Amino acid sequence: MAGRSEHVRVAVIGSGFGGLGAAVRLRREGITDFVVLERRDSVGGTWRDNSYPGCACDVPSHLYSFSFAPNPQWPRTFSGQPHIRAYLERVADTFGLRPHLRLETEVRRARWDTEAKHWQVATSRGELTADVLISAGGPLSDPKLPNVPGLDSFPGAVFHTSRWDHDYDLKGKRVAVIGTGASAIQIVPAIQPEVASLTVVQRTPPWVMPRMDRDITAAERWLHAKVPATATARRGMLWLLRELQVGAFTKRPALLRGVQRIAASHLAKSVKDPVLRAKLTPDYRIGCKRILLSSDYYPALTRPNTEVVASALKEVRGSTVVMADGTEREVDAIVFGTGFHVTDMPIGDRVVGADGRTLAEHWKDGMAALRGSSVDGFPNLLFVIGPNTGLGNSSMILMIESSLNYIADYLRALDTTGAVALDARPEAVRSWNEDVQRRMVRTVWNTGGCVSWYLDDQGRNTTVWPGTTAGFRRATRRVRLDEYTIMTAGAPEQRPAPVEVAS
Ligand code: N01
Repeated sequence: MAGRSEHVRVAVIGSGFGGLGAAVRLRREGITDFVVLERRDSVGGTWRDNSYPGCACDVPSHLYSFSFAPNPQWPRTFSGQPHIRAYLERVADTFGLRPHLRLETEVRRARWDTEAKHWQVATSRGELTADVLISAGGPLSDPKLPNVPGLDSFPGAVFHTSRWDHDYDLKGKRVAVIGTGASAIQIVPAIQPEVASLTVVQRTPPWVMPRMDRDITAAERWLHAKVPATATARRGMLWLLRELQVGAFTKRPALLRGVQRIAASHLAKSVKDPVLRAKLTPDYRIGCKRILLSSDYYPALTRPNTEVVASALKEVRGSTVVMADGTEREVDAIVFGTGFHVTDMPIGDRVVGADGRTLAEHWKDGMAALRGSSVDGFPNLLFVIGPNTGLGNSSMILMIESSLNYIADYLRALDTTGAVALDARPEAVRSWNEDVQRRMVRTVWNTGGCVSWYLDDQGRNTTVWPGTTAGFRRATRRVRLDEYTIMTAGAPEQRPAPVEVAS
């Protein structure tokens, strides 16, 4: 429990891949004076929250895991949620993180104290202060529900994919699944065989590629355990394959045509009915939205108890869902697979910077952070998975580990300079962000003809990294002190001469 007088060197918010990774890294840097603040009662972040039927990762497990915690025992090429969650629990044990965890401790407010030059953190269990605050809450943590009139008076069950109600039995029920993103397309084939009827409410069809999933054989697992270099080589191959694809997403989207043909043929092979196939055919370039992987989604949609309504959910009238095209269906349960608050991170309303404004106010024209990590006016606040650090085609764990390198170097920089804090210079943040946005212009995410959650409400892509993971690794290897104002205890701030190149 956080006591009123407690002070720590570092407070980490969140205990998913980002927060646990930060905790491991802090210990490896010799820092033990830190806490991990977690609002729920266990670790795991998005892999704890998302326990819906069929939940699995669409990045191969040997790449979607920490480089410092290889798991030779991954059971499948794309492991399911229970295995990933168990992996994170093991990481917490193996690396001695439990003593640092403050479970059921929600951060309500974090305010930079300009006098004391540290963070004042108010949690649901009391207050603490910290020299450095690491925000590792992640972009996929707060569910987003569309504002649908009448939903409050719906008499049946309503839940979001990341808040699955395991006490509610869907068997024999009439169910509407709203949305056709990565979550929904895993749920649909998992629940279709047991429900009485399934209405899939599709505002925009996704591109879906076949999923090459299989058991990892006992022989492979034995080999990875006995000869760890084989697991490293496997990871390396998975990484390289994805690095080689990046140019097509970021610079030459026309190269994705071949991939689009594979997805179109996957659809054609799976769905014979031309009317249904037309409904399921996207009218934008593949890659613009996240490419989905599934070999059982399309077959589920062809089953007699399943129907695709190609329209947005507009209203709920009693127990009837009403779509924008006028279609009405009476249902017993509504499952919202409508995504998360990504470009409007809820933590933004809770973090208050040096000038008394919240991060959300500071970011009212769009999120931006120097090297995805720090924000001007918010000294000693560091992000894991900050703005423009998301990926369209590879493992987020690679990006998380790069940000952790940056954080480790930041903490070293505080020690070596004797500074109490570093504050990103506005011109450095601007320069970095202009470079990111310039590189974004040609990407498939901006030019592919779709609206996705990568874009904020002004149409700016503030979520995805427009380059390779190796490029981000290089950009976050070292903290450049000329990009910061150095704050020392009691002394006036030191401003080094400006520099131009940000990346
Ligand atoms: O959410 P989404 P998600 N009526 O935002 C639709 C990660 N993830 O939870 O496309 C009808 O992608 C909306 O329609 P449109 C992954 O990064 C990873 O599925 O905006 N529909 C869309 O179809 C993923 O990208 C794994 O027109 C409405 C859907 O809701 C991210 O999480 C697995 C609507 C939202 O899709 C989010 O995925 C699962 C309305 N009124 C998730 N409002 C892995 O395997 C919204 N929609 C790693």
